[in-house]
Amino acid sequence: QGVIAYEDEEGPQRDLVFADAASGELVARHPQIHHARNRKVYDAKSGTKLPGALAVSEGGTTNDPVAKAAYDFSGITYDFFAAKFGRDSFNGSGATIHSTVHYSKNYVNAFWNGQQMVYGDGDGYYASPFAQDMDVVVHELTHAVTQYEASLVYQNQSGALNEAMSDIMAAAADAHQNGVTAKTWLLAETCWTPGVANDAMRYMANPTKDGQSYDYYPERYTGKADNGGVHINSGIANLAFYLLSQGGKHPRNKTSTQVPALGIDKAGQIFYRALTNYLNSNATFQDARNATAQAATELYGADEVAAVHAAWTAVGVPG
Ligand code: ASN
Ligand code: ZN
Repeated sequence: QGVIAYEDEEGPQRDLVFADAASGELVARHPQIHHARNRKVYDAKSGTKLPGALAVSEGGTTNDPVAKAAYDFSGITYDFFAAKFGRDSFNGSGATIHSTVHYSKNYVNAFWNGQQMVYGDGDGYYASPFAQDMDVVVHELTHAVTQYEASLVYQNQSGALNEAMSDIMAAAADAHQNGVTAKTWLLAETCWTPGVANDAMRYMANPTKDGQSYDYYPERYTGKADNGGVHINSGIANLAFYLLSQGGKHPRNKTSTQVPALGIDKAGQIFYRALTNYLNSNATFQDARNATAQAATELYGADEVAAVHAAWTAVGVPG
């Protein structure tokens, strides 16, 4: 991976160059494709009809702080995927990013519905408006990326991996924007329980802290709730990603494998490449271990591959 400079009929150009995994051939990507950012934000006005009334589109302004946040954070998300992975919007080819804010009344959730993002305003107790939390926006838009890539089925282990990819990219985008801090590993801390300081919806460095998530594969949830535990078992992969980034041991097992720290940039490249090149729609945690190891082999070297294996071993996923 690198940059080549050359000249064509339009003047001097710089392209990002990647080695294609399968063929080994160098593939160039025009930086120009990174300028296809196109956003539209709608207002459901406390109803549930989608998309609602147009509130702001690309290049425009709005006085609504929630619509503005949906607009700004979807732009930051677009820029993150373009800068880190050369990706042009969620479909890889410049799709318009549609978001609806003020969905329903006291609605404590946000979602990607297969075509657009939808944000509730929360109830003021469990949550404030979801669009004003950057983690939420990156999480939901990453569901769109996943839909166009691995298409991970939203149940059981593949669903937990789908959920984890959304949390992982939220952390990576947070780090890209703000540098790595303790808050990088908290999810939706900005909108979650506005009356409670320093808590979060999920904790990547210590997933069980939310009272719901699991963090160790042999203990994984196998019941039917939550589509087979998609927001419960996601903690297993979230913790693997945290350990791969920051290093260390399993937070509840001081005799676990020690994972070397690769930093969030390398860990993010490895997980993104696994998502886009190797995971298939029914992937399991073991498949994720193999996919990330394969990605690390291509992107880096033996030390990074060993770190990937150590991270999955620490969370109990067998090789
Ligand atoms: N906020 C949730 C999520 O994106 C909505 C859902 O359960 N699909 O995971
Ligand atoms: Zn999700």
